[in-house]
Amino acid sequence: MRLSTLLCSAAVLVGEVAAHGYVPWIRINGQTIAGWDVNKDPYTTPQPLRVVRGTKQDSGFIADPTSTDITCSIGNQALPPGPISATVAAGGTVDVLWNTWPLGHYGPVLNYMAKCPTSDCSTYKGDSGSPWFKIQQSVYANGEWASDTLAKSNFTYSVKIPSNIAPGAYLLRHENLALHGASNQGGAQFYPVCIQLTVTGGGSLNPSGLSFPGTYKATDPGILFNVYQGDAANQAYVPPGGSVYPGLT
Ligand SMILES: *[C@@H]1O[C@H](CO)[C@@H](O)[C@H](O)[C@H]1NC(C)=O
Ligand SMILES: [Cu+2]
Repeated sequence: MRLSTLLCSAAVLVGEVAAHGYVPWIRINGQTIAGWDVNKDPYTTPQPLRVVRGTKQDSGFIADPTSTDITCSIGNQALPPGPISATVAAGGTVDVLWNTWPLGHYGPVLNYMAKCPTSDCSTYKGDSGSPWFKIQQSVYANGEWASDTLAKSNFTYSVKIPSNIAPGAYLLRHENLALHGASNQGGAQFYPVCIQLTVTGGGSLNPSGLSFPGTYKATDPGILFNVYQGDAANQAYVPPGGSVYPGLT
């Protein structure tokens, strides 16, 4: 994508790879499940059904946190998601397998869920009301941003599904937020991915409260942030979207 290439040139100058990632696989209980391969799936006829929602035919970023792209990915609102989901037990783990992720796209990894109003998420956009709740976030630890930790972990990030949410159909919104250019307003880069899940077992908790778009503002202290101020400032970083929803186990 030309725009991403241009805006990522700062990263190239400091010796980083200007390739973004996408999520061609997830893994649950050791089983690898196809995600969305931006280089193959859009060109395959018939278009394959995937548990990871399709994105427009690139792996570029979203710069405007108030755009409708912020819900699930670039162009997501226009693409028909398939009636398919990956089953995971409440309390279980979904490994998100990115194809790649550049070192130096410093930032947190944020994870949200939204319960779909029917037993099948395929027609649910999740872009109105406040269905989302934060389940897990990784920020900055031991002098390293979570994005770099992900990149060094074979591009894999493990999301624990809360054990006490109600069973049913959910969207898992997994997001890399790259802040390497975020000291200027509009410089943060959002890379959300939505995964269609069927959660089994669980409890009776039905959390909600966050909106995409809605929750994020370009001027949030976790979005307009200079990652080059040093360790103490990075440790004090407060990610957007608030804390993990209270009471999740
Ligand atoms: C890294 O991830 C890829 C893709 O998921 C996988 O094929 C490979 O086995 C993984 N390598 C290691 C060392 O885990
Ligand atoms: Cu980039």
